[in-house]
Amino acid sequence: MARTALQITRRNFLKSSLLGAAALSLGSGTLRPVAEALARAGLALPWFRKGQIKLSYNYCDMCPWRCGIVVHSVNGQVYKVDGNPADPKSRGMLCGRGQAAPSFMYDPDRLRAPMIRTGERGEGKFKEVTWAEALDYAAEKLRLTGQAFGPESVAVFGHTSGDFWFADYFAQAWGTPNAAKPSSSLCTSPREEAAKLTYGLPIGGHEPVDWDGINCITLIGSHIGEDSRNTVMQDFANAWGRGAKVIVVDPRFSTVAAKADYWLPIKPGADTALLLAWLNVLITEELYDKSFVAEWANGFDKLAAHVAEFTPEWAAPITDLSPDLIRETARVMAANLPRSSIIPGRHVTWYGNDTQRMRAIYIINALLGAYGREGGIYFSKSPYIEAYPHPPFAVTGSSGGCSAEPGQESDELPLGPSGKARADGARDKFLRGATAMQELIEPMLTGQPYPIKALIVYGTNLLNTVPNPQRTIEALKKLDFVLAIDVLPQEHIAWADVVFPEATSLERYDELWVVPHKTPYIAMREPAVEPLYDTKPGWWMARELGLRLGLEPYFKWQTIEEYLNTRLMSIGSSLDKMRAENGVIVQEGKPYLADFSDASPFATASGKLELYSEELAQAGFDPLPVYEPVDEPPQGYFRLLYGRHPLHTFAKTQNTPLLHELYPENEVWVNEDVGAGQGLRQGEYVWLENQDGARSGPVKLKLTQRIRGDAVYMVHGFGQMAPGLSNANGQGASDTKLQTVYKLDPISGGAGMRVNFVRIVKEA
Ligand SMILES: Nc1nc2c(c(=O)[nH]1)N[C@H]1C(S)=C(S)[C@@H](COP(=O)(O)OP(=O)(O)OC[C@H]3O[C@@H](n4cnc5c(=O)[nH]c(N)nc54)[C@H](O)[C@@H]3O)O[C@H]1N2
Ligand SMILES: Nc1nc2c(c(=O)[nH]1)N[C@H]1C(S)=C(S)[C@@H](COP(=O)(O)OP(=O)(O)OC[C@H]3O[C@@H](n4cnc5c(=O)[nH]c(N)nc54)[C@H](O)[C@@H]3O)O[C@H]1N2
Ligand code: SF4
Ligand SMILES: [Mo]
Repeated sequence: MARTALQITRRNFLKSSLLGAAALSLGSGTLRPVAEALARAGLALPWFRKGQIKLSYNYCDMCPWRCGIVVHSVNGQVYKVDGNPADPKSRGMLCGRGQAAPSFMYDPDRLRAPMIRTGERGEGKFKEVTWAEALDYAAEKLRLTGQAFGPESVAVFGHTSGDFWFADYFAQAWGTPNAAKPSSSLCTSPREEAAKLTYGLPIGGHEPVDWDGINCITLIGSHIGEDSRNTVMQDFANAWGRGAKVIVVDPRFSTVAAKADYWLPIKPGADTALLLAWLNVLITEELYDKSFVAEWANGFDKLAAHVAEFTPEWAAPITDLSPDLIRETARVMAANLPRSSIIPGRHVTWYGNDTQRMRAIYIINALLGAYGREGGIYFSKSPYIEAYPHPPFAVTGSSGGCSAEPGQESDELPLGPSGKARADGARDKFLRGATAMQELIEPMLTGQPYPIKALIVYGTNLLNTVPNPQRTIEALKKLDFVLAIDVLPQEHIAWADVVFPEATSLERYDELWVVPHKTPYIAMREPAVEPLYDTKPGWWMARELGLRLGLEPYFKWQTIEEYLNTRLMSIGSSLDKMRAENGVIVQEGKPYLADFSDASPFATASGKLELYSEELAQAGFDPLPVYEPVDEPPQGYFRLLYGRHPLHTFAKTQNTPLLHELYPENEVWVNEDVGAGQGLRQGEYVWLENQDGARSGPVKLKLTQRIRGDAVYMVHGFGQMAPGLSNANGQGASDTKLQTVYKLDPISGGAGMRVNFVRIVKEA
């Protein structure tokens, strides 16, 4: 049965907002009627209607989804961005954060000039210097650190869409395997490692869900709508509109739970018990895809024996869900197979046993026959394009460990020029996967397994992103050198020795955005306007630093256009050609469904879906997922849960004038009945104190029936303490500062962050 929802198209999506309506009138070139209407109303034309409109191609950097955009500017000023209709990730639409890109760019609090520290670390006292001074100084510090402790003693943290230049290219040219991205060990590592272990392919940046054909969508956590990735919301809305069944498992009645056929308000941390019970039902009631499993899966008998005891009755007291609800939802999932799957989720570093939970999810998808089939989980293909030619990197063995591509997983860890492997404890503290950012803090403090003495932080919100920020501050105090590259005076900037202010994504060229996808594609970024103030693009900084450090052979290009055109030439294109063709190259025609008549599509050692993991067994881990209870909140405490707000990204947009106006502070969600029992009042300000005595700033109470009584919830990214952020400073509470502990996932190196507890305090 189709629901009444409209198919989301560019036209009705735009019509649904005022901004969109304005975009339509402009896009269709009907300027004169607008001018006439304004004149009749006695209003002047706005400034952006009084000049030649320049359009530039870019990909949005307001969040890591990176939708293709068209930037509109007049007389050197950006006035709006639109979704690029040719771009597979935006399809001509944008989310609210994307629309705020000009507001982010024109934030008056931006970093304006290169700076060198004059006060103590953490004090935030700097002098503005020239680029030559800042670069010479930083290069000299890096050179001395490398000389004394080896190039591996420099760590590079990188995120946001320019991170390639530092966390990938510069790190590998310089020679450090200690490059890390928060999007791995603080986000996706468990799902990537579980996917490679179970079916031999990573998930990659774009979750390969065949939304067009799916008939039953199961979400574990994944709070689509609050997690406002543009195309995911479009795809979900379209599937829901077609009548696809929706099952949401979340201790909180999330936005998407309100659209669900079934909401399972699970006890936090009990998901693996639910997944095992679902497996039990699928197998004992023989509801799974038998021929698919017989042909393509290994270890079914062991799995069947393993889950025999995990009945819905067993799971009920653990999950706080009724056996009937568990049975019924398993039957709905199976009734729709193979057009039925559990969506792989994105932020999955929850409790430290996360790779096993993700394995259980993928095993269910295997039993549903969803892999490589229409309406299931497709196989992303990477676009073809050559790298810019460069000499072999100083880090040997692989990519610095933070951007490992499919098939690059090997037993050998990459090595720096002095023969040192990563210092994050890979293979020792955890089995496999990308470099774990939070584990690189430890060698800064202890010097073990070898000292990390310098840190380059590019586009990473160090003190709001990595749990246990107090430990990070202690580590920062011990370093010989800290270089921060950012656009805003975020909290960690005060701890840097040198600050490079970057031009924002609308003001610069950048590396191509090469996207494995159902329709693999390449997007470009070009500047719409000159950089504001004395800011420079990341590629320029990386090159200037490289030239000062004897890395000329890696930085042969004279201009960024030359770099980009050299790469594009390998596929018969160029920047000009891309501009003439809507700023995107879509490489059509690559198959995304498996050809099951051919060789196995599964790149595991056995060539089959590994329900039972031989690799985990050999490494001493449970070869089949096991439910491990999580610690209970102490008396009087709640488990601290967190998530997204549709109009904010992490801790980076709270200061953006437009978005600050729309949602200036976060709230703490507390169950209404529990709150009433404690004499709490709706909307009053309270403080939160965690199990180790860490305190939040004052935060507004939201008493609601939309959350269980044993947990509280808040939007991540607020509660920043950065005086230079005039809108965000001191607004709301910080989840990160209440996360004094995390639990390391021993398989993927992910940092489980939902293991902290808070109590509510009524005075400061
Ligand atoms: N607006 C916006 N959208 C974003 C981002 C952003 O910053 N802003 N960031 C993007 C990025 S990089 C990521 S990784 C994603 C993250 O978004 P998701 O991957 O959707 O994040 P999750 O952590 O899965 O989802 C948080 C949900 O999990 C629920 N939850 C908490 N504990 C449990 C539990 O024990 N079990 C279950 N079943 N549910 C639980 C919470 O109540 C909440 O509804 O969002 C992306 N989209
Ligand atoms: N407590 C807690 N921790 C989390 C999460 C959570 O929900 N709660 N989420 C986790 C997840 S899923 C992820 S993916 C990570 C995200 O981690 P981060 O990417 O570190 O998060 P942001 O707060 O967006 O930080 C981006 C930083 O880049 C800067 N920046 C913005 N644009 C540019 C630019 O053009 N150039 C440069 N050089 N800098 C720029 C911003 O000012 C900011 O300092 O956080 C993880 N950590
Ligand atoms: S989802 Fe929104 S913020 Fe993220 S890239 Fe797309 S438009 Fe930008
Ligand atoms: Mo993330």
